[in-house]
Amino acid sequence: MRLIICLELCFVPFLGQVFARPGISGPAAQPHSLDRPSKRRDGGAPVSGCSSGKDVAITAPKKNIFQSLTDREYADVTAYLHAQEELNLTAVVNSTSWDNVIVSVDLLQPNKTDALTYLDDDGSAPTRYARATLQFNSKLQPYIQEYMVGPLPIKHGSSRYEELNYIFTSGRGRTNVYNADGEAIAAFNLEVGTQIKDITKKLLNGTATGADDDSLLIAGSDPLIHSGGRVYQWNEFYSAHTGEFFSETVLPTSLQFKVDITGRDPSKWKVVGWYYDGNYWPTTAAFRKGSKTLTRKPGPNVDGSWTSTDQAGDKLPRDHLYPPISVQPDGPRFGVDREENYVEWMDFSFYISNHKEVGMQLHDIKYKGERLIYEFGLQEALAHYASQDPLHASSAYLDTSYGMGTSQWNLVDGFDCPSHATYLNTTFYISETTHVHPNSLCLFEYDAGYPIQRHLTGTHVSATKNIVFTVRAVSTVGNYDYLFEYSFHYDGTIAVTVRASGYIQGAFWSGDGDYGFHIHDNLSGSMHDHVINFKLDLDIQGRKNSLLKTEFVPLSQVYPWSDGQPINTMKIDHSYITNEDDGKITWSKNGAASYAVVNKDQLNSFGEAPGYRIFPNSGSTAYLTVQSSSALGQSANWANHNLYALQHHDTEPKSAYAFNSHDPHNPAVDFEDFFNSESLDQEDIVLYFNLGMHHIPNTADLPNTVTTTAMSSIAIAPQNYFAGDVSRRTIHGVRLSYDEKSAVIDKKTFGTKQPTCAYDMKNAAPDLSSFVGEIEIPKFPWNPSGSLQTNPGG
Ligand SMILES: *[C@@H]1O[C@H](CO)[C@@H](O)[C@H](O)[C@H]1NC(C)=O
Ligand SMILES: *[C@@H]1O[C@H](CO)[C@@H](O)[C@H](O)[C@H]1NC(C)=O
Ligand SMILES: *[C@@H]1O[C@H](CO)[C@@H](O)[C@H](O)[C@H]1NC(C)=O
Ligand SMILES: *[C@@H]1O[C@H](CO)[C@@H](O)[C@H](O)[C@H]1NC(C)=O
Ligand SMILES: *[C@@H]1O[C@H](CO)[C@@H](O)[C@H](O)[C@H]1NC(C)=O
Ligand SMILES: *[C@@H]1O[C@H](CO)[C@@H](O)[C@H](O)[C@H]1NC(C)=O
Ligand SMILES: [Cu+2]
Repeated sequence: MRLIICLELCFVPFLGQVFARPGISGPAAQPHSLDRPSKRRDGGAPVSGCSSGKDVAITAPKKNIFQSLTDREYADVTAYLHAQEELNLTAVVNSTSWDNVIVSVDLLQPNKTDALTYLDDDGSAPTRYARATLQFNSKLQPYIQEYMVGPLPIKHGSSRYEELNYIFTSGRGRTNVYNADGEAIAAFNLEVGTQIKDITKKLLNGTATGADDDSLLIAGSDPLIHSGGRVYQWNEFYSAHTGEFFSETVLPTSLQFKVDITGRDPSKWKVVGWYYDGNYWPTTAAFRKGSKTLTRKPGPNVDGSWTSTDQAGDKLPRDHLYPPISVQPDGPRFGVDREENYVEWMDFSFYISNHKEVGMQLHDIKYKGERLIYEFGLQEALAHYASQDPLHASSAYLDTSYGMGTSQWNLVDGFDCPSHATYLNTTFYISETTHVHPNSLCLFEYDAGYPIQRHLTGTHVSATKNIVFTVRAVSTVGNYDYLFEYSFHYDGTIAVTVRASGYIQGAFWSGDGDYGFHIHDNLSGSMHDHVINFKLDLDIQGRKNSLLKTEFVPLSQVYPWSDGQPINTMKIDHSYITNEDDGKITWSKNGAASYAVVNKDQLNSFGEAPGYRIFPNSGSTAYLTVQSSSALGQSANWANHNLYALQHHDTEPKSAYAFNSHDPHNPAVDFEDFFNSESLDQEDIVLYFNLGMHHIPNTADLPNTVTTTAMSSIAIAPQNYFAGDVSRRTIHGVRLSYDEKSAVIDKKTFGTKQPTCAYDMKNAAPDLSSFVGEIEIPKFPWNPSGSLQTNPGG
């Protein structure tokens, strides 16, 4: 879905210096007021006693040691790297595709032992290091090399930089790059488009030549194809959108060509194949000839009102009435330390960090001061296509390479999140500039609309409100939007959910239903698997934990009381997964087996091991259907099962690496290498799991995929962890008692104070005036008092 669509030059997506967000118009340019309050209601007059919705400001007990660098640190690290002559860096603004550049700078996450010494034992904060990703383009074989820079703050004399290799299974944080000359590749493709413009005119009623009046554009497959020592890319012609909607990914034309882009000399690149509507020709000459005798000339997909996301069709009955909304009469019931990105809701507390590649991550999640989770966050998001056409057959996007964090944009108040939500800014470093994305995380409570508990007896009924606390971010990567959220529940359950929306990436319909439904004139929905990997480092009463499996199994058993007759029944099989060899787990048939991280050394008063169990929270939590994917090589071996259990190592901090897709057969991080028969018996266990969907877009995916169907969720819930159900602690329950005549004789409300303030509905109106794209602050050369610039997001 991340076809990189651009009219003139098609830049390669991975590189910091030419990062192009495909197919996004961005919010319209308009004068932005930078000094507006982050929430309009803050400035509004309080209304008749109802809360005006100010934040509850709290102070984090400790510094957030997981957050990325400060402005000053970014600037210092950038300047320090530029001062190292042997790196031979060029400022990004002045760079060409033959210059060495800084791709990104982020925090190198502290080692867990160091972090815990600080968090638990009043030790000093771990020494901070930056992780710098440099791309060496001045060499014939360009490559990315990761560096560790520090300690921070940079001090000349004591700070150093060295290759960062210890977190990579290949032994080296180095990845060859085969598309450093992205601009030249785009120019080459337009040259091809120019050579055959007579044919595209005839077949597709348009041209892609780089001219202003082009009505076609060219986009290429990702990852590149590595075969027999050569590098190839399939490219497809797309109709340009004609209306206001960037709908290119549903306007494929079927016409595709394969380019051999091996090496850095464009004069040696060549077209080595053509594809159109099921036909294949090995040379341009053969295509030219063959195009004259085609039996089918279906024409291109053509834009129209069908790609518009505006209201369309008969209005719904009674839809002119404003729908229900949620209000927060007493203001937020959670606290936020905006400086430290620290949050407290009920007895949960946690830190948030945001990173360019993986976006929002949660750290040190505690309940009543006791750590449940050390780390919880996205690792990678894969969208793997299949098709009879070569471009879609070789498309398998690893989306962190496009920046799941840098694509977390401003949320639409009242639509992406309830209008009473609290918003946080996120900040990313791209191309030697920090980019502030205002209001790109939202935090809010919401009434689930059904009780978390209820029971009716002959004399009374009891019920408890189900209030859920959610942290949400939305990443728009090209044509697709991922909605990520973590939600916290009164009973101690935590869920992570991904929903998808936006335009699908359709393929041309050439009559083959094996790879998708026929969903528009010449459009196939193009089947694909979404597999979205998360790391979950649970720590149950300490780091040393075990993985308990409990499974429902059928049983035929003679009992002492069964007169020697076998009773057909079932029982629980208890077992421990004690070794990484058994740590690749597929959810069992019929959901019979359940897995929990428990602590065998801290048995509860009944002799049971306390823990948290992990389970699918939605119908779909797919892993990758494709086995040994030709497109992915060894770059995404975390995608092959539902759940993985491993022993924690500081040298294995992440299952995935954003730049694996540059060289999929030689990845810097191969998840398979994490498995080396280590014990999972009272060790520091780390889980990785996949959310996912098998997506066959159908007519209901037009114009956009809807979140009701494109969603996946996994939850963890306490298992013998607390002495009882901790949701009993909320006062927002009721017990109504009635007599034999059914008259209510008693109402217990446990101290709930019903709000009686008048609520001004104006306060619930979405704040749509403050939407901004991003704010850019150059870091090299750095001028702290320099003026802010807004970027309309384009
Ligand atoms: C870019 O190049 C110009 C001209 O050589 C130079 O004046 C400027 O300082 C350079 N910018 C940076 C950030 O190095
Ligand atoms: C340094 O980079 C420039 C391009 O920016 C290149 O021309 C030059 O050869 C490089 N120098 C060395 C010593 O590699
Ligand atoms: C983490 O520990 C490794 C040794 O296992 C060490 O080489 C590395 O420098 C440490 N990283 C940080 C950020 O302190
Ligand atoms: C061909 O494209 C032009 C605009 O470029 C459009 O006006 C015309 O209707 C198209 N013809 C067909 C047959 O679709
Ligand atoms: C968030 O960004 C806005 C600009 O839209 C700015 O006014 C505000 O101060 C920022 N908030 C924080 C906590 O940085
Ligand atoms: C393909 O689209 C053209 C219009 O561009 C239409 O005439 C033709 O019927 C379509 N073919 C199919 C199979 O839908
Ligand atoms: Cu999809």
